[in-house]
Amino acid sequence: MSHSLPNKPLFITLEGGEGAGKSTAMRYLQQQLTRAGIDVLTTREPGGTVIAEQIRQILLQKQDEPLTIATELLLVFAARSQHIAEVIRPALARGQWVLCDRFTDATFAYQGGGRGVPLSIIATLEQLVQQDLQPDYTLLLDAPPSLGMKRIQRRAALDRIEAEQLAFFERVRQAYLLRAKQAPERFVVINSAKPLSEVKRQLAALVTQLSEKYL
Ligand code: T5A
Repeated sequence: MSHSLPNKPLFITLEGGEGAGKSTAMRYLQQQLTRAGIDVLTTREPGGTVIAEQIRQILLQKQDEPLTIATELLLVFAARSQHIAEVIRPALARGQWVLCDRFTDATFAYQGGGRGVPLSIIATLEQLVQQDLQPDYTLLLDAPPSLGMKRIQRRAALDRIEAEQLAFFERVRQAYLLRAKQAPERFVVINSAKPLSEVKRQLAALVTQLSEKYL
């Protein structure tokens, strides 16, 4: 594991397909980290600021006018730029740990793997928007897309991206797994097809490891 120094606040992102369990894992992690005495800020993408949440609406609402792939990509990064400037960097500068539900790995997975945007274009925008900012750790909640979709089926309506075909989400999953393989020092892959009790057990073990290393 990692590159970060003791006492440096960590920037941790949670990733995974639709209904993979990110939000559930994030709530649990926040609880555990707070219990360990760590000051944690939780946030999400796309979103996290007033303007970024407005951009989220455009990205997720179903509208008659289709979004082009380039518009989708640029909006995701526009929201991220606001989020980094207004929320993520200030929190880290104050010494808070940041837990973020999705970040740029989602762009590589959804716009790259899912939509077929060349990864070099995404990397260029990443550089422009993030400069030196990268997550210290990324938890990838991995489950077959069919299972994730089944878990969120109870919701009233699917958003614009959730309404994609299963093949799209299979490509997203493979893109995530490839990124995890390429950066094993940053990624922690959790099999979220397992029962919640098992996922929580793994998260609790991770919190213990991080507390020992960074506190
Ligand atoms: N997007 C985002 C891009 O295309 N590019 C980008 O760069 C970014 C940042 C955002 C959308 O935007 C796209 C991706 C997304 O389509 P979102 O709200 O972040 O949307 O993402 P969703 O995947 O839609 O979030 P969900 O809330 O649907 O899924 P979660 O958070 O993964 O799932 P969660 O925790 O709500 O769990 C779903 C259900 O499963 C249960 C939970 O209790 C809940 O009912 N559950 C389990 N049940 C059994 N066993 C387990 N282990 C379970 N874990 C959770």
